[in-house]
Amino acid sequence: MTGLTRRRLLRGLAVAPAAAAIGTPQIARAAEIELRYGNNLPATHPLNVRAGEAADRISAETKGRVALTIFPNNQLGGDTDMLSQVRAGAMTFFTPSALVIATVVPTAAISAVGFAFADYDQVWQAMDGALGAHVRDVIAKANLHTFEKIWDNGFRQITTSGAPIETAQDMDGLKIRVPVSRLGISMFRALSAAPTSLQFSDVYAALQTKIVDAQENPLPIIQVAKLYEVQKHCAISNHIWDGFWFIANGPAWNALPADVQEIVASAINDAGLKQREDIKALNGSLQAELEVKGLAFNGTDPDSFRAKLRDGGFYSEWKGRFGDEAWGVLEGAVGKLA
Ligand code: X2X
Repeated sequence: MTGLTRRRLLRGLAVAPAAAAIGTPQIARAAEIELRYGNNLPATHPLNVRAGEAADRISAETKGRVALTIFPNNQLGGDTDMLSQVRAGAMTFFTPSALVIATVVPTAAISAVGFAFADYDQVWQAMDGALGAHVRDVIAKANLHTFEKIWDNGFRQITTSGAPIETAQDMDGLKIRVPVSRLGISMFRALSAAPTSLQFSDVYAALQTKIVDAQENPLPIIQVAKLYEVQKHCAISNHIWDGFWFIANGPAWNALPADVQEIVASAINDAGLKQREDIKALNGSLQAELEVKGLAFNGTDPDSFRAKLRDGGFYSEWKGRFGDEAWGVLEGAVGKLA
């Protein structure tokens, strides 16, 4: 690509109302290359804290040539809008959950199959290994570049404003919000719940106004998005492990000089590894904090959930949808599922 074409492309990326964003605006104004990163989580979530550190490192290592400006908390729109913006190049980076990017790249939902992963060791081995590589290859075909290290969302837990959820039977008719995700809807229907897809930007209000009675998210999100204010019970269900793929608009990424690509990729991947540690630590401490805020916790009977999904044909249906190749890579990491 010629320097001129590259400059034009890069100029197209640079429109940043710096006041609304995290980072170093005085450098952002002077920078030659502006990279815009939007996400759906509050600024206090480890994803934004570590991305902020990556932005500082990128600025330092490029001597101010490159500014990564972060727009947290759906400032640039909800998940569906941000996914469109990163595909169109209006945003350089986005971190959609595996569930959400699957609206564009269906195979990406494979890591979010219910009760697939036993623990974090298995998660990182799979996602830093063959399963993650398989998904990144498929995402690349949609003209999106994916950084190597997936960031952690966490194991998802079910919160309710009504009765606690202890076994799969308690899911019957539950009005629960799920992300904009075909897999999420399918899984909760197989559990006899009544799921509704909503973007994360709409979740707090939907719970507050009782449009839905329940939602499911990892503890760090329940904490930073203050969902405990509008929910009473939290069932430790660990029903889905969810990660955030750090993706870039493909042409914009390819237009960056090689030295910049290297600095950015290394800062983002390193920050992702630290972010995984943050989430792990929070998993250990958050239950006690959330209890103080009034959220009541209970364990669940995971076998009752697995059995209901299996007997309802959930695994065989999704094996068919993902196809034998992707399903084989998943089972290679976690063992037989169906
Ligand atoms: O929308 C959600 O629930 C969240 C924040 O976990 C995702 O991005 C999938």
